[in-house]
Amino acid sequence: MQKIRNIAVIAHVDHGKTTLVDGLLEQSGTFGSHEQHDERAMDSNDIEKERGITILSKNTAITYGDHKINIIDTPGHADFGGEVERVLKMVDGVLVLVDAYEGVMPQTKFVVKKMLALGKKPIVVINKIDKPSAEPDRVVDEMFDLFADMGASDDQQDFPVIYAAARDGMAKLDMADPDGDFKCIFETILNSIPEPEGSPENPLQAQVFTLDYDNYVGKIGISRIFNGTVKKGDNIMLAKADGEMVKGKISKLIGFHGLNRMEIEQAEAGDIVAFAGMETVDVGDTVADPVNPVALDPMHVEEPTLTVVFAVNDSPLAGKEGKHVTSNKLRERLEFEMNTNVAMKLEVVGEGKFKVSGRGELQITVLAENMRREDFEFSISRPEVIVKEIEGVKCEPFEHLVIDVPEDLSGGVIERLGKRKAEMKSMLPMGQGFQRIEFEIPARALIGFRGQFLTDTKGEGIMNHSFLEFRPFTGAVESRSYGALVSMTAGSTLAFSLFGIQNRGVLYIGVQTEVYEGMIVGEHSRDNDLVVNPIKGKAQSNVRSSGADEAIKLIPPRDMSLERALEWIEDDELLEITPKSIRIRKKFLTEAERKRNSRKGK
Ligand SMILES: Nc1nc2c(ncn2[C@@H]2O[C@H](COP(=O)(O)OP(=O)(O)OP(=O)(O)O)[C@@H](O)[C@H]2O)c(=O)[nH]1
Ligand SMILES: [Mg+2]
Repeated sequence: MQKIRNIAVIAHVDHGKTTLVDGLLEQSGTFGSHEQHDERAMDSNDIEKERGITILSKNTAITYGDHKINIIDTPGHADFGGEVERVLKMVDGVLVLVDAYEGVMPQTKFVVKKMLALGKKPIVVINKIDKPSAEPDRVVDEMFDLFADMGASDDQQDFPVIYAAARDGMAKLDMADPDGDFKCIFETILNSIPEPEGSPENPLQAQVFTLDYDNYVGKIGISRIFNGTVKKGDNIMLAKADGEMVKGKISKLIGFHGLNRMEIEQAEAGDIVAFAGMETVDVGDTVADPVNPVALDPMHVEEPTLTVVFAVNDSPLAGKEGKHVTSNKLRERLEFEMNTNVAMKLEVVGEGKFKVSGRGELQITVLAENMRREDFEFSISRPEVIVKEIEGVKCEPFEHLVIDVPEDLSGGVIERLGKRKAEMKSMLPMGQGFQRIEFEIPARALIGFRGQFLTDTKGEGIMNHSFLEFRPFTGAVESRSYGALVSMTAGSTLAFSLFGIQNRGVLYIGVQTEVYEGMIVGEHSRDNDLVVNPIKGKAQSNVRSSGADEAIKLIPPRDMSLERALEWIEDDELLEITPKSIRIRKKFLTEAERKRNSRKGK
């Protein structure tokens, strides 16, 4: 039987997981010496590359001596926390990374808690020790306390520590040691992560933890084999979460090595491989022996906490920039997403209206961004948190929020958060004039908070949050304090009129931009909406006053990214998303309609 170790790399966002995996691939000799690869090679899809974050967990395998080490790189952003939880079931140990300056952050807590509860064996990697501000000793203490607080077993609490600068391929077991390479990481993995249990002689039991799709072979289930041996062409039984048994056949067996996938003939207990040939496969399904099928425990997938409505684009500019605009197309695409993305849910809520639920705004933004790249046009509504009844009590999701802010600005931020029903839990000096403050806050109150926070901290604040739990509903929270500047007419914007409007707030669009009645062109500096005319030219006169046009100095419009716009909009507003544009609009385009509806609302 092959000697195997299965590990996951887990951490808060940006603490260096994918960079560390680069180093593990590199230094195990898994990349050929002449093989070209990008930095953070495992972040393989476009959005991951552009944003420099991991969105989907991905697995790879390296060979170290006579061992195969299967490694799963996981996303650190809280919205993708559900991925991490599933992945943890598939491995026997973890590398928990933590930034040597930032220390324990919300998602560190989240992943450590899950890992400990599942009884996994941890190795703590204090990463980025090259940072001038690094305080590795403090961070080791923080990790020790965190493990103790979260109920680590004695064995887990006795974790090995590795100090690393993953980006430089450097690691060592003691800060006092001279800089070394990743050999100590490989050795620690072999020595302290247990071998996989199970036997190749037992009846087959493999559990699917991620789905993939290939145009040629269809749905692919990436799975950990817990027992037995599987060969290409084998007949198997697929044991579904609901107890149903579906006969199937392994049409292809796929193995992992470095960045490559290759067809293999056989795999056995302990390994992580991919199967093709089962169209009905879902995450959590057991691939089992056809004669003696025994299902593994179903997988717990965290409930979504946030919903938005995707709808057919019905703006006056609809259909001009995208190819796929109909309700059917939209529905097909969203259903396809749900097929592979277990963390999201879909519900049809009306003609051409689809409620999509997920774990956070970033997750929803990534889906929307992928869709616009595939030439879709659609609208999305303001995110709403999912409220549910638990034992007769109306409950809503709460988040653990950590902010790092300049000391002199912290008062204002605390006051703002108070209005949003945040409860302060701790406050610590972080050096360099910064304070770290922790809160517990309804997820609802965080929608739209980031923009405000950046303004309040002059762009210097850092905020991080992750899901805590559902708690009793807290009542109204403060929302956007500014109104919208709404266009009263359709046409192309002119500098002359924008010049007049920019004194009333902040513009979101520049000159020669197509607008329509009810489209939002900026943020009003007051709390009410203001209807404006952005296409009005200068009054015609025969006398040309030379040089007057140059006097029009426009402030560059605020760039509204998809996330920023999604956070900004209110209930009576929508985002119109096309491959070329992101427009913000009122749900009701004419002022008369808006008035009628606001009266109805009251
Ligand atoms: N100074 C320093 N920077 C590092 C080190 N390791 C990684 N980084 C940088 O940290 C940033 C984030 O690295 P990633 O490897 O993408 O982090 P990650 O944990 O995979 O991030 P997510 O997958 O989005 O959670 C990148 O800019 C890296 O270059 C290190 O040892 N020292
Ligand atoms: Mg990553």
